[in-house]
Amino acid sequence: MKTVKQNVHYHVGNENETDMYIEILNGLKSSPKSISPKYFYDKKGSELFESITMLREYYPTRTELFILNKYKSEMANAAGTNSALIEFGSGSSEKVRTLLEAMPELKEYVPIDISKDFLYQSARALSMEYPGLNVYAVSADYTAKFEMPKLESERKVVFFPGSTIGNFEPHEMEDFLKQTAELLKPGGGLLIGVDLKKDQAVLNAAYNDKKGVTRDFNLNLLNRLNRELLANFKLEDFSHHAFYHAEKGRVEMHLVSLKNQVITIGDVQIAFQEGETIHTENSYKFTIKEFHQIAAMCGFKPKKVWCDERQWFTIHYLEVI
Ligand code: AVJ
Repeated sequence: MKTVKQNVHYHVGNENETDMYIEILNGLKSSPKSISPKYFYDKKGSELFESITMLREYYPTRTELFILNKYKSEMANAAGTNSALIEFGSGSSEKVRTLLEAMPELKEYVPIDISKDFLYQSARALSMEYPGLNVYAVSADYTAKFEMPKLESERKVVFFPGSTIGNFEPHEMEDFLKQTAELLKPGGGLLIGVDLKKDQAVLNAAYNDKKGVTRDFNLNLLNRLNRELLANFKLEDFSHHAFYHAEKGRVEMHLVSLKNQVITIGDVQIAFQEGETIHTENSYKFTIKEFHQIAAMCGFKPKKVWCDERQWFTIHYLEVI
Protein backbone atom coordinates (compact mmCIF):
# COMPACT_ATOMS: atom_id res chain seq x y z
CA MET A 1 0.00 0.00 0.00
CA LYS A 2 1.23 3.43 -0.87
CA THR A 3 1.56 5.67 2.16
CA VAL A 4 0.62 9.32 1.72
CA LYS A 5 2.93 11.78 3.44
CA GLN A 6 0.76 13.87 5.72
CA ASN A 7 1.53 17.53 6.38
CA VAL A 8 -1.20 17.96 8.97
CA HIS A 9 -0.78 17.12 12.66
CA TYR A 10 -3.32 17.19 15.47
CA HIS A 11 -2.73 18.33 19.05
CA VAL A 12 -4.86 18.83 22.11
CA GLY A 13 -3.61 22.07 23.66
CA ASN A 14 -5.89 22.00 26.70
CA GLU A 15 -9.13 20.33 27.70
CA ASN A 16 -12.04 22.68 27.87
CA GLU A 17 -13.80 21.67 30.94
CA THR A 18 -15.65 24.81 31.96
CA ASP A 19 -19.15 23.55 32.52
CA MET A 20 -21.61 25.56 30.43
CA TYR A 21 -24.50 24.82 32.78
CA ILE A 22 -22.64 26.13 35.83
CA GLU A 23 -21.26 29.17 34.03
CA ILE A 24 -24.65 30.16 32.56
CA LEU A 25 -26.49 29.67 35.86
CA ASN A 26 -23.91 31.79 37.70
CA GLY A 27 -24.40 34.54 35.14
CA LEU A 28 -28.18 34.43 35.39
CA LYS A 29 -28.14 34.41 39.18
CA SER A 30 -25.89 37.50 39.22
CA SER A 31 -27.15 41.03 39.23
CA PRO A 32 -27.01 42.41 36.60
CA LYS A 33 -27.54 39.18 34.66
CA SER A 34 -24.97 38.27 32.02
CA ILE A 35 -23.90 35.48 29.67
CA SER A 36 -20.51 35.27 27.93
CA PRO A 37 -20.62 36.00 24.17
CA LYS A 38 -18.66 32.79 23.57
CA TYR A 39 -22.00 30.96 23.92
CA PHE A 40 -23.41 32.63 20.80
CA TYR A 41 -21.57 30.22 18.55
CA ASP A 42 -23.54 27.00 18.35
CA LYS A 43 -24.17 25.76 14.79
CA LYS A 44 -27.06 28.16 14.16
CA GLY A 45 -25.20 31.01 15.89
CA SER A 46 -22.10 30.50 13.76
CA GLU A 47 -24.29 30.58 10.65
CA LEU A 48 -26.00 33.77 11.84
CA PHE A 49 -22.63 35.41 12.52
CA GLU A 50 -21.55 34.43 9.01
CA SER A 51 -24.68 36.25 7.72
CA ILE A 52 -23.86 39.28 9.91
CA THR A 53 -20.45 39.59 8.24
CA MET A 54 -22.22 40.04 4.90
CA LEU A 55 -24.64 42.76 6.06
CA ARG A 56 -24.31 46.23 4.58
CA GLU A 57 -24.21 47.79 8.07
CA TYR A 58 -21.64 45.39 9.51
CA TYR A 59 -18.36 46.90 8.27
CA PRO A 60 -15.67 45.12 10.38
CA THR A 61 -15.20 41.84 8.47
CA ARG A 62 -15.33 43.44 5.04
CA THR A 63 -12.99 46.26 6.07
CA GLU A 64 -10.47 43.94 7.70
CA LEU A 65 -10.38 41.73 4.60
CA PHE A 66 -9.84 44.81 2.44
CA ILE A 67 -6.88 45.91 4.60
CA LEU A 68 -5.45 42.38 4.65
CA ASN A 69 -5.66 42.12 0.90
CA LYS A 70 -4.20 45.53 0.24
CA TYR A 71 -1.26 45.26 2.64
CA LYS A 72 -0.61 41.50 2.80
CA SER A 73 2.92 41.88 1.34
CA GLU A 74 3.88 44.46 3.96
CA MET A 75 2.40 42.22 6.64
CA ALA A 76 4.32 39.22 5.32
CA ASN A 77 7.47 41.37 5.37
CA ALA A 78 6.86 42.40 8.96
CA ALA A 79 6.24 38.79 9.99
CA GLY A 80 9.56 37.83 8.38
CA THR A 81 10.82 34.59 6.93
CA ASN A 82 11.46 31.56 9.08
CA SER A 83 8.58 32.40 11.40
CA ALA A 84 5.80 30.02 12.35
CA LEU A 85 2.33 31.54 11.98
CA ILE A 86 -0.05 30.80 14.84
CA GLU A 87 -3.72 31.76 14.51
CA PHE A 88 -6.07 32.20 17.47
CA GLY A 89 -9.70 31.29 16.77
CA SER A 90 -8.89 30.10 13.27
CA GLY A 91 -12.39 28.75 12.48
CA SER A 92 -12.43 27.90 8.79
CA SER A 93 -9.01 29.58 8.29
CA GLU A 94 -10.58 31.80 5.66
CA LYS A 95 -8.78 35.08 6.48
CA VAL A 96 -5.35 33.50 6.76
CA ARG A 97 -5.57 32.35 3.14
CA THR A 98 -5.17 35.99 2.08
CA LEU A 99 -2.06 36.31 4.21
CA LEU A 100 -0.68 32.97 2.99
CA GLU A 101 -0.79 34.26 -0.59
CA ALA A 102 1.95 36.69 0.43
CA MET A 103 3.93 34.10 2.45
CA PRO A 104 4.81 31.36 -0.04
CA GLU A 105 7.89 30.43 1.99
CA LEU A 106 5.96 29.84 5.24
CA LYS A 107 6.79 26.40 6.66
CA GLU A 108 4.59 26.12 9.74
CA TYR A 109 1.01 27.20 10.41
CA VAL A 110 -0.67 26.52 13.76
CA PRO A 111 -4.44 27.09 13.73
CA ILE A 112 -5.89 27.07 17.25
CA ASP A 113 -9.60 26.77 17.90
CA ILE A 114 -11.96 25.56 20.58
CA SER A 115 -14.28 23.54 18.32
CA LYS A 116 -12.19 20.50 17.56
CA ASP A 117 -14.07 18.75 14.75
CA PHE A 118 -14.41 21.87 12.65
CA LEU A 119 -10.75 22.80 13.32
CA TYR A 120 -9.41 19.41 12.25
CA GLN A 121 -11.56 19.41 9.13
CA SER A 122 -10.44 22.93 8.15
CA ALA A 123 -6.78 22.12 8.90
CA ARG A 124 -6.97 19.02 6.70
CA ALA A 125 -8.45 21.03 3.83
CA LEU A 126 -5.81 23.76 4.15
CA SER A 127 -2.95 21.26 4.34
CA MET A 128 -4.08 19.77 1.03
CA GLU A 129 -4.13 23.19 -0.64
CA TYR A 130 -0.62 23.97 0.66
CA PRO A 131 1.42 20.76 0.34
CA GLY A 132 4.65 22.52 1.39
CA LEU A 133 3.15 23.84 4.61
CA ASN A 134 3.17 21.91 7.86
CA VAL A 135 -0.18 22.48 9.59
CA TYR A 136 -0.34 21.83 13.34
CA ALA A 137 -4.00 21.98 14.40
CA VAL A 138 -4.25 22.68 18.13
CA SER A 139 -7.62 22.28 19.82
CA ALA A 140 -7.57 24.63 22.78
CA ASP A 141 -9.15 27.59 24.49
CA TYR A 142 -6.42 30.11 23.64
CA THR A 143 -7.49 32.44 26.47
CA ALA A 144 -6.31 29.79 28.95
CA LYS A 145 -2.92 28.11 29.27
CA PHE A 146 -2.33 25.63 26.48
CA GLU A 147 0.44 23.42 25.18
CA MET A 148 2.10 24.10 21.85
CA PRO A 149 3.47 21.47 19.49
CA LYS A 150 7.24 21.47 18.93
CA LEU A 151 8.09 23.78 16.02
CA GLU A 152 11.18 24.16 13.83
CA SER A 153 10.89 27.88 13.09
CA GLU A 154 13.06 30.35 15.01
CA ARG A 155 10.30 32.91 15.53
CA LYS A 156 6.61 32.88 16.19
CA VAL A 157 4.00 35.29 14.90
CA VAL A 158 0.44 35.21 16.24
CA PHE A 159 -2.39 36.19 13.87
CA PHE A 160 -5.54 37.27 15.74
CA PRO A 161 -8.00 38.83 13.28
CA GLY A 162 -11.68 39.75 13.66
CA SER A 163 -11.37 42.27 16.48
CA THR A 164 -12.28 39.45 18.83
CA ILE A 165 -10.06 41.20 21.37
CA GLY A 166 -12.93 43.69 21.71
CA ASN A 167 -14.94 41.01 23.54
CA PHE A 168 -12.46 40.97 26.44
CA GLU A 169 -12.88 43.08 29.55
CA PRO A 170 -9.88 45.40 30.11
CA HIS A 171 -8.30 43.08 32.71
CA GLU A 172 -8.90 40.02 30.50
CA MET A 173 -7.32 41.84 27.58
CA GLU A 174 -4.22 42.56 29.66
CA ASP A 175 -3.95 38.94 30.82
CA PHE A 176 -4.42 37.76 27.26
CA LEU A 177 -1.76 40.09 25.82
CA LYS A 178 0.72 39.20 28.58
CA GLN A 179 0.14 35.49 28.05
CA THR A 180 0.58 35.94 24.30
CA ALA A 181 3.85 37.83 24.85
CA GLU A 182 5.05 34.92 26.97
CA LEU A 183 4.20 32.42 24.25
CA LEU A 184 5.89 34.54 21.56
CA LYS A 185 9.12 35.31 23.44
CA PRO A 186 11.13 38.51 22.73
CA GLY A 187 11.26 39.25 19.00
CA GLY A 188 8.01 37.39 18.31
CA GLY A 189 5.19 39.24 16.53
CA LEU A 190 1.48 39.84 16.92
CA LEU A 191 -0.69 40.69 13.91
CA ILE A 192 -4.05 41.69 15.31
CA GLY A 193 -7.32 43.16 14.00
CA VAL A 194 -8.69 45.99 16.15
CA ASP A 195 -11.94 47.89 15.56
CA LEU A 196 -11.74 51.66 15.95
CA LYS A 197 -13.84 54.25 17.75
CA LYS A 198 -15.96 56.11 15.23
CA ASP A 199 -19.23 57.95 14.61
CA GLN A 200 -21.77 56.44 17.02
CA ALA A 201 -24.40 56.19 14.27
CA VAL A 202 -22.12 53.84 12.33
CA LEU A 203 -21.54 51.68 15.42
CA ASN A 204 -25.20 51.59 16.37
CA ALA A 205 -26.23 50.62 12.84
CA ALA A 206 -23.64 47.82 12.72
CA TYR A 207 -25.29 46.11 15.70
CA ASN A 208 -28.89 47.01 14.77
CA ASP A 209 -29.16 45.92 11.17
CA LYS A 210 -32.39 46.45 9.27
CA LYS A 211 -32.86 42.77 8.43
CA GLY A 212 -32.69 41.85 12.11
CA VAL A 213 -29.92 39.28 11.71
CA THR A 214 -28.06 40.63 14.76
CA ARG A 215 -31.33 40.44 16.72
CA ASP A 216 -31.75 36.80 15.68
CA PHE A 217 -28.08 36.14 16.58
CA ASN A 218 -28.63 37.58 20.07
CA LEU A 219 -31.97 35.78 20.62
CA ASN A 220 -30.55 32.49 19.33
CA LEU A 221 -28.67 32.28 22.63
CA LEU A 222 -32.02 31.62 24.35
CA ASN A 223 -32.84 28.86 21.84
CA ARG A 224 -29.50 27.29 22.68
CA LEU A 225 -30.25 27.40 26.42
CA ASN A 226 -33.69 25.89 25.80
CA ARG A 227 -32.20 23.03 23.80
CA GLU A 228 -28.94 22.33 25.63
CA LEU A 229 -29.84 23.23 29.22
CA LEU A 230 -33.56 22.40 29.12
CA ALA A 231 -34.62 26.00 29.74
CA ASN A 232 -38.03 27.38 28.78
CA PHE A 233 -37.33 30.89 27.47
CA LYS A 234 -40.04 32.22 25.17
CA LEU A 235 -38.20 34.23 22.53
CA GLU A 236 -41.18 36.52 21.97
CA ASP A 237 -40.88 37.65 25.61
CA PHE A 238 -37.39 39.10 25.04
CA SER A 239 -36.06 41.79 22.71
CA HIS A 240 -32.67 42.70 21.26
CA HIS A 241 -31.01 45.86 22.54
CA ALA A 242 -27.62 47.05 21.27
CA PHE A 243 -26.07 50.48 21.74
CA TYR A 244 -22.72 52.26 21.88
CA HIS A 245 -21.76 53.28 25.41
CA ALA A 246 -19.42 56.23 24.79
CA GLU A 247 -17.94 56.51 28.32
CA LYS A 248 -17.07 52.81 28.35
CA GLY A 249 -15.99 52.82 24.71
CA ARG A 250 -17.97 49.72 23.86
CA VAL A 251 -21.02 48.42 22.06
CA GLU A 252 -23.21 46.52 24.51
CA MET A 253 -25.73 43.88 23.55
CA HIS A 254 -28.55 42.87 25.85
CA LEU A 255 -31.65 40.68 25.84
CA VAL A 256 -34.46 42.65 27.48
CA SER A 257 -37.28 40.92 29.34
CA LEU A 258 -40.56 42.32 28.02
CA LYS A 259 -42.50 41.42 31.18
CA ASN A 260 -42.21 40.15 34.74
CA GLN A 261 -41.60 36.45 34.31
CA VAL A 262 -40.02 33.39 35.84
CA ILE A 263 -38.15 30.98 33.60
CA THR A 264 -36.75 27.60 34.55
CA ILE A 265 -33.47 26.00 33.59
CA GLY A 266 -33.68 22.35 34.51
CA ASP A 267 -35.13 22.69 38.00
CA VAL A 268 -33.74 26.15 38.77
CA GLN A 269 -36.02 29.18 38.62
CA ILE A 270 -34.83 32.60 37.43
CA ALA A 271 -37.04 35.66 37.92
CA PHE A 272 -37.02 38.62 35.53
CA GLN A 273 -38.50 42.05 36.11
CA GLU A 274 -40.01 43.79 33.10
CA GLY A 275 -37.15 45.71 31.46
CA GLU A 276 -34.44 43.69 33.19
CA THR A 277 -31.71 42.53 30.82
CA ILE A 278 -29.22 39.76 30.23
CA HIS A 279 -25.98 41.44 29.15
CA THR A 280 -24.73 39.18 26.34
CA GLU A 281 -21.80 41.03 24.76
CA ASN A 282 -19.34 43.89 25.00
CA SER A 283 -17.50 44.89 21.87
CA TYR A 284 -14.81 47.39 22.86
CA LYS A 285 -13.60 49.94 20.33
CA PHE A 286 -10.18 51.65 20.52
CA THR A 287 -8.23 54.53 19.12
CA ILE A 288 -4.84 53.60 17.68
CA LYS A 289 -3.20 55.41 20.58
CA GLU A 290 -5.28 53.62 23.22
CA PHE A 291 -4.44 50.25 21.73
CA HIS A 292 -0.73 51.09 21.58
CA GLN A 293 -0.75 52.12 25.24
CA ILE A 294 -2.40 48.91 26.39
CA ALA A 295 -0.10 46.78 24.23
CA ALA A 296 2.96 48.60 25.59
CA MET A 297 1.86 47.85 29.18
CA CYS A 298 1.82 44.17 28.24
CA GLY A 299 5.30 43.96 26.74
CA PHE A 300 4.64 44.81 23.08
CA LYS A 301 6.32 47.43 20.94
CA PRO A 302 4.03 48.81 18.18
CA LYS A 303 5.79 48.35 14.83
CA LYS A 304 3.22 49.08 12.17
CA VAL A 305 -0.47 49.78 11.74
CA TRP A 306 -2.59 49.44 8.60
CA CYS A 307 -5.94 51.13 8.20
CA ASP A 308 -8.74 51.66 5.68
CA GLU A 309 -9.39 55.11 4.22
CA ARG A 310 -12.32 55.89 6.51
CA GLN A 311 -10.20 54.89 9.53
CA TRP A 312 -12.81 52.42 10.73
CA PHE A 313 -10.62 49.37 11.33
CA THR A 314 -6.95 48.60 11.93
CA ILE A 315 -4.54 45.72 11.71
CA HIS A 316 -1.58 46.18 14.04
CA TYR A 317 1.81 44.54 13.96
CA LEU A 318 3.56 44.54 17.33
CA GLU A 319 6.69 42.85 18.59
CA VAL A 320 7.51 41.45 22.01
CA ILE A 321 10.27 43.45 23.70
C1 AVJ B 1 -16.90 38.50 16.50
C2 AVJ B 1 -16.69 39.72 18.52
C3 AVJ B 1 -15.88 40.65 16.50
O1 AVJ B 1 -18.07 42.24 18.35
O2 AVJ B 1 -18.53 42.78 16.30
C4 AVJ B 1 -21.24 40.87 15.68
C5 AVJ B 1 -19.47 39.75 17.23
N1 AVJ B 1 -21.74 40.68 17.75
N2 AVJ B 1 -22.45 41.39 15.87
C6 AVJ B 1 -18.31 41.95 17.17
C7 AVJ B 1 -20.78 40.41 16.88
C8 AVJ B 1 -22.76 41.26 17.13
C9 AVJ B 1 -18.27 40.47 16.75
N3 AVJ B 1 -16.96 39.84 17.09
